[in-house]
Amino acid sequence: MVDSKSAKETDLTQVRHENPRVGILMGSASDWPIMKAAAQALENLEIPWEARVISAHRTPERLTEYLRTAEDRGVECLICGAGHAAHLAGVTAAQTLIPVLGVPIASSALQGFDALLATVQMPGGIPVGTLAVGSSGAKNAALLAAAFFARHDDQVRKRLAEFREKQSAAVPETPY
Ligand code: RP5
Repeated sequence: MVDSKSAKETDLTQVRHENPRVGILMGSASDWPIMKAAAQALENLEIPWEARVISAHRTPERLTEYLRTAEDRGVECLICGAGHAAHLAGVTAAQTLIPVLGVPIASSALQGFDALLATVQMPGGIPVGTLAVGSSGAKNAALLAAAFFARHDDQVRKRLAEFREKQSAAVPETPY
């Protein structure tokens, strides 16, 4: 069942999927409160995912090691969230053919404007699909991944359509 408002909260810390289709990477464990919006949206759509703390700056070897096996393990999309000089999405995209979606996080004194520019301003040749700053961006990254999967996965398409219908139905016609 798909919940349009993520009201169906799962204890995401207990979720382990054997064959994740989406990898959610984040520069710090402190990004999880934002990035869990991506995990929850994927969980609601029954798309298997995994989450890792991988910093482009602090743990560069961990990123290379993760990407060494990701494609062979069936990961079809990577969602990368980071704050400050947010190079995680770009450096990830540089090392894999798996599509990368970037989520800038407002964890610095510049409230995410720095992360937004660092994530979105990729040089031509290495694309990162950048979403909005914060949890809306994390949620939308998951929904965007689902929309791509839905082109060749009828089950995901059905669940995504249900999500949209429920989301529309939840919007009141009057404000009071
Ligand atoms: C970035 O620095 C991370 O993505 C996080 O948003 C921010 C702060 O990290 P911590 O100092 O909380 O680990 O690299």
